[in-house]
Amino acid sequence: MQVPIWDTLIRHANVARLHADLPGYGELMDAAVAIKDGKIVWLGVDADLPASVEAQDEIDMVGKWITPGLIDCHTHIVHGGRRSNEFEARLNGISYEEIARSGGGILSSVRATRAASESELLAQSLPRVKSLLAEGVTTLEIKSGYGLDLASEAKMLKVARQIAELLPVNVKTTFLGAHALPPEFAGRADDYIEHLCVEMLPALVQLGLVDAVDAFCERIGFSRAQTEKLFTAARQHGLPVKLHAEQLSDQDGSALVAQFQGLSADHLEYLSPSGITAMAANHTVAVLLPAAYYFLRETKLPPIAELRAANVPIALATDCNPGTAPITSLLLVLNMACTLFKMTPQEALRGVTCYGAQALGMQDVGSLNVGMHADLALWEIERPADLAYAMGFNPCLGVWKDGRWLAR
Ligand code: DI6
Ligand code: FE
Repeated sequence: MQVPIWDTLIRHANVARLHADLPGYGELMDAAVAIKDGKIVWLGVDADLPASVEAQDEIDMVGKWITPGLIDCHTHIVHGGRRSNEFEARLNGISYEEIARSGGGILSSVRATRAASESELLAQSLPRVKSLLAEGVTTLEIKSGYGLDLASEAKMLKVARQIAELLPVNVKTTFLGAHALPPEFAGRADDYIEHLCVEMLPALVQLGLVDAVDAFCERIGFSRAQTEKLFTAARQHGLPVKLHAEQLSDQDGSALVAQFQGLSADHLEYLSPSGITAMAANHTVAVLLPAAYYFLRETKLPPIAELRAANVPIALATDCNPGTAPITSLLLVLNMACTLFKMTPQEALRGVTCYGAQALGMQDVGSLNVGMHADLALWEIERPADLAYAMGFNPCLGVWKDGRWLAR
């Protein structure tokens, strides 16, 4: 019988498989993982390896831990400029909503993003992405939404696509044209939504730049009716939807995105029981963003116990953005989810692996199993809870991206 020749055989590692349908971390102690052609082809306890196996590269990882490559399923990591001036203003007593209403906030990042050339935008964004990747991230969602005109939104999304070509990371792009009302449409929000539906979205889809559609459904963003119109257009293009919902107030956006079988409702501090019911019924993931909660000094907690009770999967992400979450550490987000939201380290880690994948509609990343993509992170830790426990310490030794080893 012909012996299969694997590309890589990792031996004697502890593996946290993190399947949604396995309890806890899905741990296998003293395990082996075999990779061929960028896929996992064997995974099990090392002692159960077939007697005669061959691999081009066999490595002993005794005592180390392997998890799926981490997933950051909600970011605005491509943007121009910084907003530490507004951070300072808020500390001098001005609220985020006041800053937004007086032309700062999202619109100040729109000005900086419009002014940057594509290569400048890329150059500003790459270091942030590299910081995430250093902590074992192998899949990343990137939203537009600081361009708000066709050329600038296209520029942001092209930069997102370039990041996937330049760095070892899968990128999913999300069109967030409905992030804020651009100055050209001041006082004409309905016209802007119409413009998004008939001009911008079709043009960006044509360019192959859009994997999903998102909106900011909020008093200072767009109404439920406007969001619904955009989602209807997204559906006509066969695109999945997700929503910034219930971040600052309850607009019942979660129920709306759930009705559209949306991938996720994100933020959710002001989520109501009816929103939870709708999300549970439609398998819409709750994406929680503890760094934005922290940075805005929010005090209203998302309804974690109720989400748990309704079996709504909970994902976690950085929300990396210049206004409410200038953070490029997903490990710190794990810690914040535990300390601020009282999630368990297990829930937190599931939130950046299997449920992060679900929030992006991806089936082949986010957990470890035969047939899955060989995106793995290697850690110098004693147990998985270490990943949520330490603050500002990075125990990532490297990743296998598409089966290829990359040291950190
Ligand atoms: N919610 C947020 O937290 C970010 N966008 C959104 O809709 C903040 C965006 C910003 O302030 O630049
Ligand atoms: Fe966001």
